[in-house]
Amino acid sequence: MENKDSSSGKSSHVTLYANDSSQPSRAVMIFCDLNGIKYEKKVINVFAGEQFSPEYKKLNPASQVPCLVDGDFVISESHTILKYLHATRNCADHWYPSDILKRTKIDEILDWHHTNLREGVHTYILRKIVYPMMGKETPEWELKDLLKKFKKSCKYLNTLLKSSDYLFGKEMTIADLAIFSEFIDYKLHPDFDVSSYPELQKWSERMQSVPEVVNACYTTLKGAEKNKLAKI
Ligand SMILES: N[C@@H](CCC(=O)N[C@@H](CS)C(=O)NCC(=O)O)C(=O)O
Repeated sequence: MENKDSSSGKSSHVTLYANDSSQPSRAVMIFCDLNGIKYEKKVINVFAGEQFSPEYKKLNPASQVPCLVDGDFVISESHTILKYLHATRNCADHWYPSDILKRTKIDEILDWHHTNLREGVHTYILRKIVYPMMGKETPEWELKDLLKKFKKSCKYLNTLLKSSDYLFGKEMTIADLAIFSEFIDYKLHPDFDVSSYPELQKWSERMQSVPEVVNACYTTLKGAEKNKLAKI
């Protein structure tokens, strides 16, 4: 698929290549559901390596989910997809405010997300639970470092949330979706202890009071019930 013209992408029908166990995929699904953006979901089973199929690689050479197709325009990277949908679907301003100061704070935490919280949760789970299933071991010091990253991230988020209901005020932004979709996976392993972060816990409960959020994170929540990764 070719990206011919940046103004020609917008179509009434978008296709989202995603996986319910993928944190970035969930953030996009929640945003679509909360904003009435209809999409066709095509599940890519990343555990079975479907992201490496020639057809999918043609679409997204980065071989990852999520990936959004809007007409003949193809986008990967969840944060970029969220901003693109916000800009092209007349979504309410609060999700990604036009005020440059507010917008920049959201960009700041989105950038922070991938090298901090995501390492602390997603990478930890990969190395602690998934890799051993494939016979790959991770040195203990590396696991400890990742867990340290999780704690440091929680501390930072807890501080941010002391003064507001959501990360940046009284209303949800795309940052809440990206961060929550990642954070909630702490429920998948008892090594993650969030008891010292009350504001973060309250925010997490607040996010979970939204049915669209719970629906998208069903895999994690169900997996957490069994205290193991749900098999997709
Ligand atoms: N920075 C990307 C991260 C995407 C990502 O890590 N996706 C994972 C699933 S959660 C994936 O596709 N993994 C398969 C692989 O890398 O082979 C985003 O925010 O969209």
